[in-house]
Amino acid sequence: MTNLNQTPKGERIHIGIFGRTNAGKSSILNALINQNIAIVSEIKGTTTDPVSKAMELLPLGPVVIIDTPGLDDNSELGKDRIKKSYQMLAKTDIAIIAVDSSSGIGETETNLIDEIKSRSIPYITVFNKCDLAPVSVSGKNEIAVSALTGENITELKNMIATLAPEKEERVLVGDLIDSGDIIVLVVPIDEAAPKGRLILPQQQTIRDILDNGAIAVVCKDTELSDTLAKLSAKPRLVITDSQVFKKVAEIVPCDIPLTSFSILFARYKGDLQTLVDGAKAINSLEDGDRILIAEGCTHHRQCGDIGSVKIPRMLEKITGKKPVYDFVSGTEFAENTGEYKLIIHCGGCMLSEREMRTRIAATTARNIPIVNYGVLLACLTGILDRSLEPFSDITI
Ligand SMILES: Nc1nc2c(ncn2[C@@H]2O[C@H](COP(=O)(O)OP(=O)(O)OP(=O)(O)O)[C@@H](O)[C@H]2O)c(=O)[nH]1
Ligand SMILES: [Mg+2]
Repeated sequence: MTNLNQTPKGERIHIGIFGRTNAGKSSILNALINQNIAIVSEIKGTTTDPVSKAMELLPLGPVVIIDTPGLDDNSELGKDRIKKSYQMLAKTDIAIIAVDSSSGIGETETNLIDEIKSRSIPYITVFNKCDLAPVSVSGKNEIAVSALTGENITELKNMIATLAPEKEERVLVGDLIDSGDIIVLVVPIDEAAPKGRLILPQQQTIRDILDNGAIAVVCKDTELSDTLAKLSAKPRLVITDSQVFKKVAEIVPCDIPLTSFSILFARYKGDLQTLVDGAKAINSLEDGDRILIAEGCTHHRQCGDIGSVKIPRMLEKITGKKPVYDFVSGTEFAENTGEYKLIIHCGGCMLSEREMRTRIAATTARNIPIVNYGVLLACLTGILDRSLEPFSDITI
């Protein structure tokens, strides 16, 4: 559950720890966070599932550290575990390759490094248990540590910080507004709204408006006319929940740019133009075409039945066609290699930007159009044109 006071998981740098069984991956996690949260034992295959821990890792800042099962477990169950570990690479911004100093680099590590390199993930080779076997490290991103005695753990943290990806200038609304502008946010409060708080995209938008020195005015759709009438200056932009877009579009005069939170986040997380292009696939939809519907989370907290019920129903109503659907959630996405007419992905609010972009890029590489819930719903409800007006670089 995302705590309001914490950096959202999707915004944290993810550090994945990979390596053979017993290399000391769980011990390294514990040493980095200075707590015994991961179970450590001399029995190979102690960690059976990836474990993520969100924490503040100085000097870097808010991170998620992922401990993974060993990559040399040849049992039947072990193969599944290895698959799960490799899946964690999709979430990984910085990889730690844990090597037992007495065994050194072998085939497992070489294969892992090849995969990590092919994904352009920065990595550190950590020779653990240096208290048992002395090692001389030569490469730039190599270090000898002891998770047991704590030797060189601070140095490892510093090394991790130097590998942190440059924070890409990601813009939510900053490029659309100037300081002093009034931005009106329309947030309907219905039974779908969580009790007593705003959802993450709304919070993040308000924060970005404040960071840009602009003024956020938040109201429900039922108070929008009144709000606009009471403002002494024309708002620079209106951002609405897409559920009430049509109603809002009737209220907001045409000379005031209007968009939705979903569209803003489609641009922020991924590649808006690709998603807009993907939506065009519905124009040539035929009966029996296969469509993959993918959810980032394994539990549908905020998405409800949008993917399983609402989207198929609307799609069929608008196109008059009856496609066939496959559904995947969580990490199943990476394994799915089916042929599809279109992939419809959720907004990815719980996925990091890297993971969302990786998913979009992997899909376009397979020549399959991809669209997300927000852009598709905007298209199906006929509001895409207006909600894209504020973005001069996007073509429909
Ligand atoms: N001497 C020494 N022992 C260590 C060190 N790090 C881990 N160990 C021991 O090595 C064994 C394996 O450690 P784990 O942290 O469970 O290894 P793992 O890589 O998570 O293993 P799996 O979960 O089975 O894949 C345990 O008995 C640890 O106490 C170290 O730096 N020095
Ligand atoms: Mg372990």
